[in-house]
Amino acid sequence: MPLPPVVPATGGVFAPKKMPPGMPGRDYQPVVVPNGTKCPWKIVDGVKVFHLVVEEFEHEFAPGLKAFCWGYNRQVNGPVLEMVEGDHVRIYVTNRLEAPTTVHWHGFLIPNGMDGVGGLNQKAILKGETYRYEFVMGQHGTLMFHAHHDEMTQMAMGLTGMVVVHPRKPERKIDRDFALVLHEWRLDVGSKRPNPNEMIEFNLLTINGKAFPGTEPLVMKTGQRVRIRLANLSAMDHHPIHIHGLAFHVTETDGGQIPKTAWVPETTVLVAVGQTRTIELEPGIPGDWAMHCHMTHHVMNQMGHGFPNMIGVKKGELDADVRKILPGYMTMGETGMGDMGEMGMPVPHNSLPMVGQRGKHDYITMGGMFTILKVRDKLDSYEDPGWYENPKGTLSIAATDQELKRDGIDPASDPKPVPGAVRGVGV
Ligand SMILES: [Cu+2]
Repeated sequence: MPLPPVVPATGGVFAPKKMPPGMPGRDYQPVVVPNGTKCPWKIVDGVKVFHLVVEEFEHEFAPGLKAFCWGYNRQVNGPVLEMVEGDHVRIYVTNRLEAPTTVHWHGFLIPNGMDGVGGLNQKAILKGETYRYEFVMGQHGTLMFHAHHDEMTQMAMGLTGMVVVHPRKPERKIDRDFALVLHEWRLDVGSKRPNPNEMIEFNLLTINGKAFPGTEPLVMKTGQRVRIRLANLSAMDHHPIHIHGLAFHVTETDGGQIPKTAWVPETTVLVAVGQTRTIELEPGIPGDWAMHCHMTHHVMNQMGHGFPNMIGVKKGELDADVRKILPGYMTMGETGMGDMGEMGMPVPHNSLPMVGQRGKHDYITMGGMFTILKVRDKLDSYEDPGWYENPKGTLSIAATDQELKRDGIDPASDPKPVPGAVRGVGV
């Protein structure tokens, strides 16, 4: 028996125009998902068919830290669904969780009954059931999807993701197009599942489900046109994403393209909860450039956050005294947290110590929502090219006595302040 027609008119004034399925290479250049995956699809009678399976599985946030999370197709905050404006898409969602769920298509212009708010737009998908979402994509842009049943729990466990809808006729050529989903988690040391009840103190901040040093670099060449799509479905925090070594334009939100005349140059873009922001850049200087959330607690890993403030504490004989009752005791943190990751202190099983990774020059005292743009003049492939070799004379190093003498700098003297104002008058 033939199946009934599936995309009848819904009324209203928005009428998406159905076109033949857009194909990679011919109609669009696929996005790159560092650390991530993309949802497979197939064409059935001119319809692009996807299948998402919702389930619990063990996820690795960074080497040494795993937890049981919820995700789609065994990918937290993913996989990326890629489609093209005018595609007729059909997305099956199979629920293997004990809990009911739904999928909301965030930012999509689609029939009301496909919007996925449990109770309001549809029945919840129960364990073992498979629901069908179907619509014609009448728009393009960087959109999202997420559970819309018991949101607080299900999104905190990882049920979020990005949808990239390519335009039929791109306005400009993009050489590298990256998809990054931001997220935050509360994962207590020793526990095997994130805590969805947390509303303030998140201790694990991720890009595509990975905390630095688990994040893969974004590899690109100088002079290329690069797009980075950022999506934030964290529970509570907005993320000001900052990139070093270049300025970019914010070109798109989840509401659509920003007209070129309104592009704003930035080095930091705020991606609020529930938003996508798309930026474009043309890296001009080769190197290993940091890209990270500028909230300083969002570039720390577990265990760095709830520490007592030991800055400036003179520990004197304290350690020796405490060791009499607590063998092996060591006071930490009196100069800050920077040394913690490198100390090689024994850490609890399945935990991610304070910070970092050994870099080319020293220990990188960063973690969490941190990754690296690896910009090179020449590349044979987009594999990680390793650390940047600084051309002679372009690396900051300790000043020599000769240099200090030449420039009249005495490290033991105090620079004399220039008054910022004299009685209210600028000088
Ligand atoms: Cu942040």
